[in-house]
Amino acid sequence: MILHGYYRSTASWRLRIVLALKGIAVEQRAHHLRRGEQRLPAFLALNPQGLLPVLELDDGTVLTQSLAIAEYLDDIQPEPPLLPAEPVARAHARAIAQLIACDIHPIQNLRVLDRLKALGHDEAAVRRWAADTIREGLDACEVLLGRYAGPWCLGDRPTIADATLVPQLANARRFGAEGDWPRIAAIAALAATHPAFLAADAGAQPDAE
Ligand SMILES: N[C@@H](CCC(=O)N[C@@H](CS)C(=O)NCC(=O)O)C(=O)O
Repeated sequence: MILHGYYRSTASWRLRIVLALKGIAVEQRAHHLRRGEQRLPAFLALNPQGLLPVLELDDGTVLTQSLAIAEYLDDIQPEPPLLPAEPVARAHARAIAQLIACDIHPIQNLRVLDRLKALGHDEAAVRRWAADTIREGLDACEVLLGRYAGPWCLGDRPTIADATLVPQLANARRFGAEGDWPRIAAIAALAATHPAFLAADAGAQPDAE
């Protein structure tokens, strides 16, 4: 399989974590977002949305949307599971992942920030937009996580929630979003010692700059 991604793309990073947790080897192909390679015809032929990541299967089937791809990987290789076993905990894990993937990340995504700049907002205002969006989302995430037993988001093993949360924290650092997030900080500290999270880290990728 080929994972089309970019070292700093947090949606690609989610999948790198999932692949590493499951021990699934893929070929990685980088598309430089800052150079606009996601808008080249060859990439648009894969994903007409012009968004990373894309997973290309061995038979040429193309999968898009990181959370859908993560569940596909869980379907083809159920161990270790990406979701807790208990139905309510499964819903909580999906909710944390969607809080980030649906309600934080798309609002501070590259194309949105570029559009704000095109509308005349200066660099400082655009960075503030991103920081405020991330801080507000992570404030809510911290409260929700406080309701669930750790040490990971949902119990004693990483799930799709952790695979989505940890990359988003890199965007928080990048845009200067800060908050009082002890539960999130403890998960980040745990991830910093976990081989799958270390292997998936942006800085560990061949295309890292
Ligand atoms: N909901 C999509 C989001 C994908 C996405 O926004 N990817 C970003 C990188 S993290 C991207 O390709 N951005 C390119 C752009 O904004 O032009 C997913 O989860 O796969």
